[in-house]
Amino acid sequence: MTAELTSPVRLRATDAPDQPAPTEELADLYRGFEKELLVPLWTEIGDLMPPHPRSKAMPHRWEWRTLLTLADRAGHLVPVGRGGERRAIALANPSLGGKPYASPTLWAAIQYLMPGEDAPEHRHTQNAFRFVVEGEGVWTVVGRDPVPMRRGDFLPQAGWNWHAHHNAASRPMAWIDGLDIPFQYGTEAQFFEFGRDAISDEERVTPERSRSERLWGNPGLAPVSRLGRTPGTPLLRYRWEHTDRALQDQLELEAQGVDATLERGHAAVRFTNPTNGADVLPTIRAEFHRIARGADTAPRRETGSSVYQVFDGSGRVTVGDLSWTVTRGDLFVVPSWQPLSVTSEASASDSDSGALDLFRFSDAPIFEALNLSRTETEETH
Ligand code: GTQ
Ligand code: FE2
Repeated sequence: MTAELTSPVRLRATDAPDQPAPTEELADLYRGFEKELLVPLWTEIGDLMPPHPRSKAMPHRWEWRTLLTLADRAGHLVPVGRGGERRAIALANPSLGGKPYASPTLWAAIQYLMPGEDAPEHRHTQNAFRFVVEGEGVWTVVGRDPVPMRRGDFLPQAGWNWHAHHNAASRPMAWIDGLDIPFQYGTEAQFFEFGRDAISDEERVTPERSRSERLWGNPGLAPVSRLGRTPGTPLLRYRWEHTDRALQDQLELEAQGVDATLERGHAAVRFTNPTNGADVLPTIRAEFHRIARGADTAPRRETGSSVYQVFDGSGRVTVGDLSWTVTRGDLFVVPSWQPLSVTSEASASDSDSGALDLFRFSDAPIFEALNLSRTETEETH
């Protein structure tokens, strides 16, 4: 029903019924709209108000080995310091125009620090976390509290906290960062400040437990004098030993059949704020999933986007029309409303259990807060 106009005004395809025949008068009307910076709804509605989400992002997988090789080359060639701030290399979704966005809301990057290097202190309104798939030796210093980072640890850091990173080890270290940079870019409400150029000697000491863990890391116990004071989670490190045990316990309880609410062969935990049980960050949800050897998950789609990193094991991941085999460290993005299913396929090089361990983060808190959250599961079993 697109009008063939001889005028410079190009009427876009429209599904609107009963469109008038193209006449010079009609062309003049559209020229009038354009000149006065007006756009009629009837030419735009299909794209503006689609029947279901159509993400501009694509499903995509990045291989950890490739990321690590390039990050190591950057470590040898590009210094880290004030101005550039971080040696962080972002995953750019192939259909988001080369922007450093894994999805329309989420930033995901590999960050790399050489032995002895410091990333300078700064703070920003963007919410952030670190997740460690391999290595140790870096301390992230958040609000002057040095927090050790080790394999499997999850380290959230709500917006506007001062933070710096320091590699105290004799080897380079890589980890992933997740931030709400693309979302905040859209809000046009970001702030950023430089902090001290160097952290103090006291912050270079490397206690086994950070102050935040001593205050907030004892299960079910909160310091009375500090309750109700922090915007995101005050716990700065969620240790692998706790996450691992929670997942193992869930799988065992499910296998024993003593808890019917647990999903078959699929343990899942969410990282939560110990003060209120909410998500760790105002805009970012983080979870850990363990899929038992040989188990799979039913296709499921949700509004909002997620990024996953394989922590251990191997498997096959299908997102919409695309499918990949994945192994330790690999990252993949699941755009809004694209169905995801996962199969755990142990390979010879995998650990004994043969389970597929997946770290996941998403923008779910934004969608839940705005009543835009929807989920659909296809029952195939
Ligand atoms: O480590 O402070 O990947 O500010 C992007 C922005 C990491 C960080 C990123 C950041 C940081
Ligand atoms: Fe930062």
